[in-house]
Amino acid sequence: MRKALLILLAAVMVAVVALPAFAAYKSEYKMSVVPGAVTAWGKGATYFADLVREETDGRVNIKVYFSSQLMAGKQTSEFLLVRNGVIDFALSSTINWSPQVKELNLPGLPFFIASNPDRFVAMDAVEQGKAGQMMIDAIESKGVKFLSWGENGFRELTNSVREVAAPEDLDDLKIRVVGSPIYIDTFKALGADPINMNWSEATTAFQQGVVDGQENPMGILIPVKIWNYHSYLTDWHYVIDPLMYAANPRVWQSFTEEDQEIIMECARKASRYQKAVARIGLDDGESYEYLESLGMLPEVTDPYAYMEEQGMQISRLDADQLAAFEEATADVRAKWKKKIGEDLVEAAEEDMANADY
Ligand code: X2X
Repeated sequence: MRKALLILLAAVMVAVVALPAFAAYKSEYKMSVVPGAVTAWGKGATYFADLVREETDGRVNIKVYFSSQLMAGKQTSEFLLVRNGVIDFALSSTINWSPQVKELNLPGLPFFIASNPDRFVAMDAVEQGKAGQMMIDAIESKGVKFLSWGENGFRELTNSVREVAAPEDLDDLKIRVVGSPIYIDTFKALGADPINMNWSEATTAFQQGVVDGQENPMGILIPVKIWNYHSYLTDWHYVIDPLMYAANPRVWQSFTEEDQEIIMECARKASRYQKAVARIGLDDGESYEYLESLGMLPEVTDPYAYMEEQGMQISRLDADQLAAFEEATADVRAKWKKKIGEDLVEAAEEDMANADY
């Protein structure tokens, strides 16, 4: 009897010791993306998943779930689902995580980052600078592992009613925004009627005319063929929406150190590719050159010209017109500077001032 017990005990111990080796890696990791596969955002997630599978010789097999499938459409609950492990990996937007991580409202401050001489250089300087580190610390202290930055892009306004070139033109227009309070404040300050809505329902709402307009970057607007719903675009770059490659921390800890290093390197490469897809035709040509060198140029390489060909009327705002919008949203910046943290906003100002324009 005693011998049998000892054998049993030994067997249990062997099983316990051996368990992590079996249980450590899942056969599939779920990666979440809010919009569809063909957006700049979706392409960046696929690129990352493919690279990780290849570089880890299939040990880390990531499947990407597009169109907010892993959160039943509710994009502002994504952070909680990554934190609690329902989602293993994500390529996520700062807007969608800002309800849980208040620091991520920084790029949503209206006419803040975009008001710099080169808005892309300014964004990179914030991400690589002190402010970027503060945002990363905030994400990690709330329980999610940050891997690297990506970019949804600077968000442009479209609508079906009239040209918008001054704040008054927005009067009473129903504008769809994400369920993030800073956006409600901004559009109210501009005299519009903002309406919260998940992206999963937005295109149907555009089609049915439930809303008059919306705001999103080129990497989303072109794949959804926004010209089918809206004829007017205001080129105001009022906020930017960075993306973040991220992981659940327990999943991250379950990887060997070697695999962690490989995945980090894949995230860095994917960032470079994904940002180039989001910026093509909008920067000084750097993104075009990079994608061409990879042999991965997208179909549309000049988003504004392409939209005009589809019949959209584009309002390019001059400095005075932009100043009117900036002035109309001054109170929003003041209110949200306090909520985001004055030290973080000031760190971003410093990072941008020190950038190499
Ligand atoms: O919902 C949006 O507007 C989108 C797709 O850009 C985000 O998820 C922030």
